[in-house]
Amino acid sequence: MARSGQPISTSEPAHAGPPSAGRITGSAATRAEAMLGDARQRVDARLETWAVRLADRIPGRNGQAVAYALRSSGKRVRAALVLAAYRSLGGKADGIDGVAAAVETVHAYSLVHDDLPCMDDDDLRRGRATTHRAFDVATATRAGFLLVPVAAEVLAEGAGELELPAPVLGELAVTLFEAGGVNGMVGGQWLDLRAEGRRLGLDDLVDVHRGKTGALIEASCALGAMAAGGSEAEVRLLRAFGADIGLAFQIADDVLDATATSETLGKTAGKDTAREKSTYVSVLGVEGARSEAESLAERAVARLRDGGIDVSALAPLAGYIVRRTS
Ligand code: GRG
Repeated sequence: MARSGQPISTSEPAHAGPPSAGRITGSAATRAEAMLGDARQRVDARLETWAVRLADRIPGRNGQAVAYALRSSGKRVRAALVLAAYRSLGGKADGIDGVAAAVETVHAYSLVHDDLPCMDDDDLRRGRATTHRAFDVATATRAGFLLVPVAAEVLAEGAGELELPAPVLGELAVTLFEAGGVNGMVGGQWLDLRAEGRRLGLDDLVDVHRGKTGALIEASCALGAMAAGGSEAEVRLLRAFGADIGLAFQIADDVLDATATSETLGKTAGKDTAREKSTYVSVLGVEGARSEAESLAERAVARLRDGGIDVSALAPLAGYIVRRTS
């Protein structure tokens, strides 16, 4: 476990000297918000284009439900991480927006399925009706599955714009869909559902969180690095950063579920207790969970900095991830 208890330094410029121990500063928070806003604008525009295409391609309510799922805009943390990882290695082309949109497509279909009555059974997501409440369970289930290959198309479009060679597109696809598979998101979700009503220790919780949420965040960082043509060592460093902040993200989610309101979250708060789920909060308490998330983020940024990676964009995002309020 990361347990230094030192708050993360997220405000330093690229290639700065030793990490400061200060909490996230106003300017780092502002920078993170600006990056998320930029990512949201870029990715929402891409996904709107896809929503129009798919509503045309897929007949009737299935096409409408697919478009509905793609048109709900979240915080776009995963997209911002793709862009920041890409830029941290000098990437400059706009085609990266397509790679970011592909990750958000995987995230979007996972949310559609996560909200279904057979899983989290929720009515509210991103401040509006979940897809199965806006349509019906069968249509939402189909919409989720229909979006799986769409994510591959969105990825291929972005990689095409970036003029990446076919083998690199292949590696990007494997990275994204492995993260979405049995050793990542799907497997983590399965462990999570199986654990309801049971008491998990921290080791088991780490497995759930790394799979369910962390794997896609880890892949976001790896994809940005790979699309930028990063070396094996650079991709490994970005991947390790993503793995740590991915776990930290879900720990922060546990804290928010216990402390925030449904209105602020745009989804139902307090569900973990209601469903008797083991979380970092049930094991470590709110403050213990917060401190664990801070330590992970601090470690993640320090490792990048030690490896000579430009953290000017990634460090503020790491700070945002552990201190966000929604
Ligand atoms: C469709 C093949 C297939 C599988 C789905 C349901 C499932 C398998 C996985 C669910 C994984 C899941 C929902 C993890 C939770 C991740 C999480 C913390 C979601 C909230 O992310 P935010 O806060 O949400 O980034 P926004 O709305 O801001 O994007």
